[in-house]
Amino acid sequence: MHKVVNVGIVVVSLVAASAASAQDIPQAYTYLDRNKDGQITQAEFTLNKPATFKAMDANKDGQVTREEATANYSKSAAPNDPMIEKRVGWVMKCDTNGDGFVTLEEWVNDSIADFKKKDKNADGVITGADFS
Ligand SMILES: [Ca+2]
Ligand SMILES: [Ca+2]
Ligand SMILES: [Ca+2]
Repeated sequence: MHKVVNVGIVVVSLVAASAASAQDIPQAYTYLDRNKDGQITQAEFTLNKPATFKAMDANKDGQVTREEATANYSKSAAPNDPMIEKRVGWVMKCDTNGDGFVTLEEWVNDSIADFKKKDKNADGVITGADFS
């Protein structure tokens, strides 16, 4: 008797999960939805940017160099991991004025541009609708 009841609960929760997923933010982005209201605001999207910048700016001069970015990403990767060079490339493409340094402003602006690109329907928030 108990077994039958348990199977019923599992089926109901599976159906509920698949019904909700069509409107939900993809799993890979849900960590950005800090207050779990189902939408990501620009403030939520860029919230951790000053912290990630500070972590890279080893000499604390307010600018991140290619060397600093490389050192930062080398900490959490195997030597010669191609991901290091790839991530450093993502950082250095934020250097919009081409002076060889990425400032916090350039770092945050890049994130805002990325936010606007992901907000496909341009309503100012990222929701499941932007991925359909
Ligand atoms: Ca620096
Ligand atoms: Ca720059
Ligand atoms: Ca949107």
